[in-house]
Amino acid sequence: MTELLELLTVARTAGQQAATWVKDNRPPGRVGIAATKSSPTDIVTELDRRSEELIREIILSARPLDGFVGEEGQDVAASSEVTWVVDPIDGTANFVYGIPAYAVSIAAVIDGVSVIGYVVNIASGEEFGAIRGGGAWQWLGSETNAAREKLTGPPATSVDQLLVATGFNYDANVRRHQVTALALLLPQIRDIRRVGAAALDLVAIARGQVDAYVEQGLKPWDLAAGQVIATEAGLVLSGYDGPPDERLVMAARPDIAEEYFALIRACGF
Ligand code: LIP
Repeated sequence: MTELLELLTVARTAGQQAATWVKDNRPPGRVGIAATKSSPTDIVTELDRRSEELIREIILSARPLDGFVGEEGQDVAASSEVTWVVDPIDGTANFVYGIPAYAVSIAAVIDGVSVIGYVVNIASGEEFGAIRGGGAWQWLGSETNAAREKLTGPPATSVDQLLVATGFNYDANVRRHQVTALALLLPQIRDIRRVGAAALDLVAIARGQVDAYVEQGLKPWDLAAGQVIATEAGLVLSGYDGPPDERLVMAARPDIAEEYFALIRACGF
């Protein structure tokens, strides 16, 4: 059985180096856009591409038989039980505009399940990790043996008092659907927050900075690391009628999960 702590150490090493490189090489002002992908607003920069190359080099040097799936492509098939799922800069629009909420997100996946997750906010340097069955935490320093603060999710609250993190898809038709559903949800909760990076949204609920989460259209690399961090912080994650997926990701405390999930479905997400 693969040693999960070893996987997390590899993820943190690669994530720290990529985050440092991106931060050191981000030019002042707006970052130039290298290309668009699924839509005119789905952007990628040369730094996204280089960050992913760097992460792939570090991880596969340490674990050459593993698979690799990254947002920017050039995937590698696995010859071991482990596949790495990586977003080299999650929150690319924030990165381009200089809004300090963009992250490196790295997960190791075995049999379709994230067994470790690592997320670092590139702008702030804040690092978060989780081991499946071993909890979730924030490191309080960048050194290997830095102290760690356990993440335990938000305090109890009623559904009508929820502060809900969400995001909007790059596809205009999906966006229209999301806004229609949001118009029904918003009057029934405290408020929403739209930070612009799914990995940081899932870290935020793990930290208790928001009470719940909902988003449609997430790709595996947006979700993989944040999913295990939020789960290990005690949150319940769900899809519309099964595991979280591109169709829908919802997250909430166990005591209100079913009520909140029913509200999301009733609003038409
Ligand atoms: C982003 C997600 C975010 C979503 C954005 C975008 P990217 O990923 O993390 O939650 O709302 O539309 O998809 O493209 O910045 O890596």
